[in-house]
Amino acid sequence: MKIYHYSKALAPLILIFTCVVLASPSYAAMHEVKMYNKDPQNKKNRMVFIPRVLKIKPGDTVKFVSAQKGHNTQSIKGMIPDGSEKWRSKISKDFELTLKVPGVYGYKCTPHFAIGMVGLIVVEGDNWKSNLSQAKKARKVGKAKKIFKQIWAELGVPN
Ligand SMILES: [Cu+2]
Repeated sequence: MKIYHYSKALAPLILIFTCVVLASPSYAAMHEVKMYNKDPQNKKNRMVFIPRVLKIKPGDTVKFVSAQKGHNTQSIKGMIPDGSEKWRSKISKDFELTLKVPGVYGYKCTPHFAIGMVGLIVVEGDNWKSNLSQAKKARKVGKAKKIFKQIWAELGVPN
C-alpha cells in the first residue's frame, strides 16, 4: 500500500521535527501594545500606548493593536540600536514588529508625538543599555520630553 509506505518514510522525519521543537529552549513570544485615544483604566490618560514600557526577549514579536483609530507607531530617529531597522506603520492599522538586537527602542505615534504619545521597548540582553545614552540624547518634541523622563525613571535609569 502506497499510503502506508509514505507515512512510514515520513515518521522518522516527523519524530525528529517534534523533538527539535520540544527541545527548543524558548519560543519567540508575541506581545501586544494597544493604541488608545483614552486609556480604559484611566480616562484622563489620552493618546497612549499601553503598556508604555515593554520588556521582551530577542526574537520576540510586538503586535501594535489599533484599539482606537487615528494612531500608528514609528521608530524615533536616534532611539533604536545600531543594526536594527527603523519602522513606520499605517494609521489605524495593526502592525507586527520582530526585534532581535538587544537595546532600547523609542517610538512615537507620528501625529501625536508632540502631545506625548510615545513608548519604549526594551529588548533584553547583557548589552541592552548599549544605546541608552544615545536614546536619551535623541531629539524629542513637546510633551514627549516629559513622558520619556517618566519612562527612564520607570526603567530605573533616570537622567
Ligand atoms: Cu496617536
